[in-house]
Amino acid sequence: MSWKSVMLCGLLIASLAGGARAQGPAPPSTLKEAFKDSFRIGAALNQAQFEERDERGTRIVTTQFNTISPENVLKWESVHPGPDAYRFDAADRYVAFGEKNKMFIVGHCLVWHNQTPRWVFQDDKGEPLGRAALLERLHDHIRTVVGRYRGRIAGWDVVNEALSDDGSLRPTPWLKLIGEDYLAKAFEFAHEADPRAELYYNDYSLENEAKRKGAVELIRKLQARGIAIAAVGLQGHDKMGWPTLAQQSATIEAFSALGVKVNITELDIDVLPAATRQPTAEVSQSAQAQDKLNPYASGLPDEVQQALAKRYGDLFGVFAKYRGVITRVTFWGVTDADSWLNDWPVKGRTSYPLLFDRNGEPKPAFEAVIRAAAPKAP
Ligand code: 9MR
Repeated sequence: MSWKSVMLCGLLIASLAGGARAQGPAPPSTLKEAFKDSFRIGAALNQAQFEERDERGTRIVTTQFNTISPENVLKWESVHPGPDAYRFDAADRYVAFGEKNKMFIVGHCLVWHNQTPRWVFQDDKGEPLGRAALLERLHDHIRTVVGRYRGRIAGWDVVNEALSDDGSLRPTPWLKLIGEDYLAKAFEFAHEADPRAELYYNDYSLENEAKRKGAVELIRKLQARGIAIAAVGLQGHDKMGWPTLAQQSATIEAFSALGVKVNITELDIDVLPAATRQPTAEVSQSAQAQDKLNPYASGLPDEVQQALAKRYGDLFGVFAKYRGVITRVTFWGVTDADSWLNDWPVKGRTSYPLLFDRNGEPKPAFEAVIRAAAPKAP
């Protein structure tokens, strides 16, 4: 579908959805316009997009979105590859792109167990670092990275994926070497480096009850220490049947009850056959490539395309209902061609998780999302 047909489509939707209603204005043709009274809407960018080498991708970003997240360039291994080496060239370009386009700029992420080099947890003899030394290293990292973009990056994923599926703290090197308070320390260091930045806890599968309970407990403990968490990020690496709409609503309500906002931070919907036992976004999982796991290599059948559109519409129906709690919905990628799901957990699959197809054209799911923004007829 071309851009021209999207505009026409707006008119068509108005006449179909409007039915007997008096002819109103055509629905908006961009995501940021459609949701302007609800929440910010964004995408995670790869380097070619914020460096404007992917012209088509960049154009979609500047037309459709008002907030951006960095898919990889602000992770520890990218900005702090060696003990005395910081490298900010790519991250600087990411932030400059966001400023040029007047976008709400997100930082992702300060503390994680992935994409963090091994040296971070070791002394110069290769032995595990002690608590004090690792805290000092963490402090230096956060002060340097957050401090560099003080007043420019508006919100930070301070800690990413600290919980296991059962809701207990994940046994990462951070936990083992520092102890439970590594999370509190990370938030304190981030607040000290930029007192005005919003600070977030970000994780996947919080829609499952056990993990959600663990996250609620975690946020409560941090709040009891006086830490101001602005929002919990629900990554939203969703499947066609997971989470249910009831799980989605219950999760938003559970965090809202703690007095924090909710951001949907890494949204995509996987239509391919499951290759892991449980829905997860654990990047260390992998599965062997097989034809039956890659059924749509030559195109997405119309019925699946329509089912994806309905699923997106249903989820955005829930997001729109909680517009007072949700402040941002960010997709993890711009077009289907960019998505990490083409290579995870099986390498080389053809995945269809986003709103724009491999040619950068909006899919039926795009229209379904725009429709979900419209106030319902009484
Ligand atoms: O999309 C990212 C991909 O390019 C990287 O190879 C991967 C490696 O860890 O990380 C992906 O992003 C992840 C995000 O940072 C945290 N939540 C899960 C995301 C998908 O794996």
